[in-house]
Amino acid sequence: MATTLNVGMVGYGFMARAHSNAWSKVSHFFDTGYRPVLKAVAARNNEKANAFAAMWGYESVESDWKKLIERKDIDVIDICTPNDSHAEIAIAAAKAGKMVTCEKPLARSTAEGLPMVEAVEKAGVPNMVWYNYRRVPAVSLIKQVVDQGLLGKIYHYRAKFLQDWTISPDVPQGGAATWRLDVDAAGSGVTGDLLAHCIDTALWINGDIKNLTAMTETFVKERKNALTGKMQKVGIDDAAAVLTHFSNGSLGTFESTRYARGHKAAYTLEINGENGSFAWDLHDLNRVSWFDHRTPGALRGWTSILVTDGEHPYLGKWWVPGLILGYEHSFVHQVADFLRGLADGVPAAPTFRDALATTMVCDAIINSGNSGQWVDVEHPDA
Ligand code: 4PW
Repeated sequence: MATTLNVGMVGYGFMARAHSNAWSKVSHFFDTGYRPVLKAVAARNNEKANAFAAMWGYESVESDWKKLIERKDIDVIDICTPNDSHAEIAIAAAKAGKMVTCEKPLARSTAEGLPMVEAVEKAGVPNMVWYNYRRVPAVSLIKQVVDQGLLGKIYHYRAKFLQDWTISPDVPQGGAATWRLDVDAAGSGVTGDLLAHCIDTALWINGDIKNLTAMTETFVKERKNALTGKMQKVGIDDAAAVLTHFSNGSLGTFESTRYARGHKAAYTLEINGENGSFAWDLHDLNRVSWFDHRTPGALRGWTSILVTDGEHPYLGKWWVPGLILGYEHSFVHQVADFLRGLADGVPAAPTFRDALATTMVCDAIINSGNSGQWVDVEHPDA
């Protein structure tokens, strides 16, 4: 019999939907020994919280996340609020002995993230940050084969994440829909929101970054605040371009922007080693492109691998070979790994401490963008 795991969701936005879908689907496909139950959702906006609870089947609603944390019948607190409340909620949840999962990025800065790491570790509660793209099967496959040494020595890692939704100066900052443009709520712009995904995947696949130099830009300098209606200086980075040295000797290049007309969520990555290269594109997320230099010359070329076979990561738990998965499945896989981690006692990555490493890189990017200097990247202590 599976153990019930009661989920207390904080927030009702886009990410709360992605996470709720994952919590509710996982035990139908993955046998982890746990069965999540959508127990309660907390949000200040009662009307929206009730509508969200009705839509997803949450059993009850709280108007304050503190009440959710006080409840004895909640096992895990899932934080899907804007970045400025992650720390307060996570630390309180850990102190109350709850497991905590937190939407990315962990925090607005290293200084804010470190006490979160300390809180969950002191309390000894399972914790995880939702960097979901690791769990796209094609990306997981790249990680597996790079770990096996298939590429040999790594020379390059490059990634980009492009969008175009903030080009108009009429898009406001702040408020429920556009908090990502408000530096107080978000901490940074594309660096924490988009590049953080590229960095998380890069650290996972290619190891630590030693140092970096970054160019950041804020194209629209003033925007209306959605709450006050007043024009306000924009404090976020609209675009970032980054060069890095990885500890394994390879070079990294990263780019992110919300000003790439025509791109909505263009996340691509590529890794080049002495024996070959892998490339992946979110818009064709079930496919890995693979170049094997060891193939005899006449047959050597880029191969396209459709990652839909039962022996590919996670795929055996879904449909018959050849049927494809989507964005939402990456979240289901993340929960499946979290639950397996509870069962095995081996925490699913990225834990809060793992995710702090990404926040440290993001901080270095913002610092370098401001100073124009190369910056050494901090690493969380083991
Ligand atoms: O986390 C990211 C979001 O903030 C997502 O992966 C994509 O970019 C979609 O929305 C934003």
